[in-house]
Amino acid sequence: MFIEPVKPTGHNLNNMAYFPEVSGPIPFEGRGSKNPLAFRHYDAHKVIGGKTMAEHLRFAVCYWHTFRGTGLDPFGAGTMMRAWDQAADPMQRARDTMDAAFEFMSKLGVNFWCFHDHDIAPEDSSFAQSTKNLQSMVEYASEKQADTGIQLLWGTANLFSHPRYQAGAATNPDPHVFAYAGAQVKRALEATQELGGLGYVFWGGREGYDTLLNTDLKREREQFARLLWMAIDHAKKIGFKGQFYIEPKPKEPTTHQYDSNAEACLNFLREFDLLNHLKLNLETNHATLAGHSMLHEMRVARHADVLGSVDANTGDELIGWDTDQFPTSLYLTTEIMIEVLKMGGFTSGGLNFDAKVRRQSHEPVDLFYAHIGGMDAFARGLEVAWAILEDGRLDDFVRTRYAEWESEFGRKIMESNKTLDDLEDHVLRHGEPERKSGRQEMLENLVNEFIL
Ligand code: XLS
Ligand code: NI
Ligand code: NI
Repeated sequence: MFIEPVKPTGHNLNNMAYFPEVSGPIPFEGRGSKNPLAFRHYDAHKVIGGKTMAEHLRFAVCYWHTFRGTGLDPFGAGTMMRAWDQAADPMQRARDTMDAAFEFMSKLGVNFWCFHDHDIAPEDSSFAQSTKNLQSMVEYASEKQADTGIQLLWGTANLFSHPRYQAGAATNPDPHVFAYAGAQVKRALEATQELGGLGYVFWGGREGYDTLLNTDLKREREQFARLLWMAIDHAKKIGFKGQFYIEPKPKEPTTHQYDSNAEACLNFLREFDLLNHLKLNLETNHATLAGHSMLHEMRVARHADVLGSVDANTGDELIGWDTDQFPTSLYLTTEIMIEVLKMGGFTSGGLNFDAKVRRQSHEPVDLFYAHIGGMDAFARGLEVAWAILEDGRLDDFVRTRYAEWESEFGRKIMESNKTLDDLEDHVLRHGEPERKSGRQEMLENLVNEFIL
């Protein structure tokens, strides 16, 4: 797989005007700092277990929420003050937005970004013109990347916003719409390749159904697999070596999304022989919507060797939709980093802040506070996770809990050397099993011992 080391970035901070409050780069000032525009925990160069924090965490800024988000909600208009979104000409707006994006990422000190095709280039009156817009913005982005050293973590196509996709993209009842989606994937994949992208994501925006009354579920899943195979074939054709990901989400915008959670995605990938070609891009708020913890989703993916990348955000426990907030909980970041460390670290993936500032946080500087908080929470989570694993008591407890399965009797069961007759015989000879405490509270205290 395509693995790029994280390079120290020689960020060029000249001619940067959209974030005058921050002269940048955001400094690391340590725990005691009262400066809201400084890191308390994220020290990019600090080494933990042979790797720097920057190498472990591989932070990415997402283009859509951070630079294109308006603050619009179902009850009211956008609220965001965005000087880069003012020009009358859509292509000028696109270039201004990209100037703002690279200024922001440079000042923040992240090494990666992620985008959808129509985040960076406006969709136009024809597919051919939209493609021209995309090509022009890819050239612009390419210069910005060269200037700053910032790399593309992954690219993707927006196959859910335009009305043509109201009944899905790959899973649409009309092959003409499927063709449109395929053409968009082709161009987005080529854009990703041109920018040296390390990955390409499929989030099934409207690949699901609103009602089964009008839906051929079997056919739609097959169509979805077909598009993935066509993308894999095209990647081979053009020599794209990046990692493909599928991003689970159970609902929203549709009532039921086919990639509903990690286990459903695994089943889908196995069913259509795609397991060697895609990994999972897991998002915390999607796990929550699926009724799972992020830890559960990550553990499932890790065990199947498909833990690829993370969309780092969080939901609001009191609101039942994808609020995509910035992650600040140390329990959450610790759990995520335990799984990342246990898989041996990210290779192609990273932590992409697929998160948006709240509607009332409308000033550009709020974007800095949000990302600084998320990065600090993950840096501390990394330290805590590392310490818990180094300490070893948690893993020891689990190992000891299952130790009997390593006895001759346990092994023979699992090696298919025992029958139900043997089990009955065992019970008749040994009687009632001894019960052992699961020690949940003790283990919760153990985790807190490292967080506090
Ligand atoms: C939406 C998804 C989306 C993907 C990229 O809920 O999280 O932002 O990450 O298409
Ligand atoms: Ni999401
Ligand atoms: Ni996402």
